[in-house]
Amino acid sequence: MSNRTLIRGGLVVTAADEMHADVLVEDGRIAALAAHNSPVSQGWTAARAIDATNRYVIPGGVDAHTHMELPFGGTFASDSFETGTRAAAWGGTTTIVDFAVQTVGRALREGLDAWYAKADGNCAIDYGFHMILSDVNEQSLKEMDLLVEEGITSFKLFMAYPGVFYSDDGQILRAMQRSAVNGGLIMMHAENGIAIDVLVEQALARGETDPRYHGEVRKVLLEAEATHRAIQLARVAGAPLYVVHVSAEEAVAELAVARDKGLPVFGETCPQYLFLSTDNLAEPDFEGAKYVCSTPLRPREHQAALWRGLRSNDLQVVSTDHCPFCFTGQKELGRGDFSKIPNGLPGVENRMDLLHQAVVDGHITRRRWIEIACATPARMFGLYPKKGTIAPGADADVVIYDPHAEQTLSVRTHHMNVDYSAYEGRRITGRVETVLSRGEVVIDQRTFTGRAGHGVYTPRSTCQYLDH
Ligand code: DUC
Ligand code: ZN
Ligand code: ZN
Repeated sequence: MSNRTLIRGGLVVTAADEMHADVLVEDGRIAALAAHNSPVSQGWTAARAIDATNRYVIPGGVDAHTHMELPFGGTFASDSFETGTRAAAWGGTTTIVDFAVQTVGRALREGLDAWYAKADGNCAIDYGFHMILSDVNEQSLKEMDLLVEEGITSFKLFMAYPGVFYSDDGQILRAMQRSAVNGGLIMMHAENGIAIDVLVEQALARGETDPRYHGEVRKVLLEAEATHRAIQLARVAGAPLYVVHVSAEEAVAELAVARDKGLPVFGETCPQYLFLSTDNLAEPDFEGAKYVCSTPLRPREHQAALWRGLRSNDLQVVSTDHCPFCFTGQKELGRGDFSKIPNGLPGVENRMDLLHQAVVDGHITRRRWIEIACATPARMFGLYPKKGTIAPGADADVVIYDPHAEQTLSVRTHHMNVDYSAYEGRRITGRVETVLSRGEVVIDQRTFTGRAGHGVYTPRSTCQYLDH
């Protein structure tokens, strides 16, 4: 009884169903669901009752792509695990999967341990890790197997950023071959970084230094080409593939061709590609730097293809690639040279709201909202049904969402540790009201009641879309 919470009268929305149901939470898990005011739920007693009348009751969001404290371009992403996970909770996200980074010449173990230490005791919500492979060699290939056993079941490779995170095709093939055996999932940053670096050099030599040239040199064709190449390498290796932050229509088309062949190829896009465009990159007075990320924002015509891909399931996941850098002192490192602007956008707090707005605008259905933001990322990265749904036995990660509240996104009201909002002034219908993380109320009617250290490391099984 003392560990019980009853959520009454809301519309429970999962990827599979919508029902007016009461939800009983006990000892941090969902204990039962029953029709609202049914004899069953009327018999339930609980220490705490939450009235969810006229609200949605949805699974906590699963953001499978964040970069808290990422070292990049001579600086660090401005959200720590503490500030970033608190902001996530404010936005209705109760699990993140962040990226531990291998340093070139060093063991995966060393990088992973450093990321465990950064997160340990600091997170407001639960978290897992992927591993960035910056140096594929005999040693790191062997270590991949150990990491999969340990619950780090996915590995990001970069076809971009030569000299930093970059892997060549031979390294990519070897890592894929290994993942085909050990059950890991390769996550690909698909942009032809070698060609991009040539275009960067040529643009700078012409005096094209403004942020908008970041978008021009990182061409759609070079995303599409890398996506195609990654798919073919995965086929050769007999490995599944997950392409991160897909931004271009032509890259979606490559994924669609592969999926039509029945290949285990998956795609993620991010809110910035759905809601922002090269118009933002072209904002005057260096303001465009706020929108520099890679893959880059595209002309707005690409947005329709991304929405279509999300509806047709050629794209399966929306994550944020949350990687914030302050305008003052961080984005400004690239004044006079766009290639020195640290790449990344804030967004971990905004994803659930922006995607709800997409429901309001008719791009996706309510259940698809939950599917792409909660259920599928949980399944893709081995967290389901503990995370990503509301069902008996699942962790009680639950959001009470007011679908009628109006809000305006702004740096003045957000909780991310960054000095601008990429969505400043955008009106949103819908707002997070109350958030439970493993049964603990961490946001209570828009007051933060959580704490650093409540969130725990969550090991993951392998991708649940694959037969093993
Ligand atoms: N893209 C970004 O925008 N930031 C961090 C790394 C990346 O691939
Ligand atoms: Zn990337
Ligand atoms: Zn990323």
